Amino acid sequence: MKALLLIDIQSDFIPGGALAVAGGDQIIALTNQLQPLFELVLATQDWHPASHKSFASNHPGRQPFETTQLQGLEQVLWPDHCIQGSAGAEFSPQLDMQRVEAIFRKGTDPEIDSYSGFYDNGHLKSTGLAGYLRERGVQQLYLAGLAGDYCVYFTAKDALELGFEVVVIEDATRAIDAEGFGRAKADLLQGGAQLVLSRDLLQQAQ
Ligand code: VGL
Ligand code: ZN
Repeated sequence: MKALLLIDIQSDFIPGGALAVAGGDQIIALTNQLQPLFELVLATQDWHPASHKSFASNHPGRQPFETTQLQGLEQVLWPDHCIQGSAGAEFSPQLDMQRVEAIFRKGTDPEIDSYSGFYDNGHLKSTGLAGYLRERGVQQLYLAGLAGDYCVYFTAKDALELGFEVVVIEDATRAIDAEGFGRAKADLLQGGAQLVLSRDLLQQAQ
């Protein structure tokens, strides 16, 4: 069985938000259109405490998009975003959420960032997503959302490692950095992921 996982389609990642991904708004109608092709639709939600160490604001003298070390890992310092309970952390109001059966929140530990929907960046703690997918009998995981070079990429990488078939819907994602996304796509293809376009899925379904 196949599932669609909507990654971090939250107001802060949409133009006008605190960590806007260019064109992020352009994937929403498309992801709404894709949902009926799937028996199971899930979502992830970036969900940080205000004290999160991935925020430049929590490192005096540091600016957003500089890098530092966190838990021994290279860490990009982000603008404050997706703070628990804030408007920016909400799913985009244009995103259809009524068919989403479960939401996996991530980034809740202030000491470590969490790009993947499965684990934090140090693979120290699981969100339970892998177990959920297995219990629901999901073998093929289709990915859409934001950002292509961060949370979509790291979710796809973990999914491959966990043994799921991974299909990234390329036009249903947008990246923070085009070059980084190019490298991410090459790495995913090498790892056995498929990249598809939404029109191919929509055509197949007719
Ligand atoms: C993301 C940077 C920081 C993402 C989340 O959803 O891709 N990127 N937090
Ligand atoms: Zn984040």
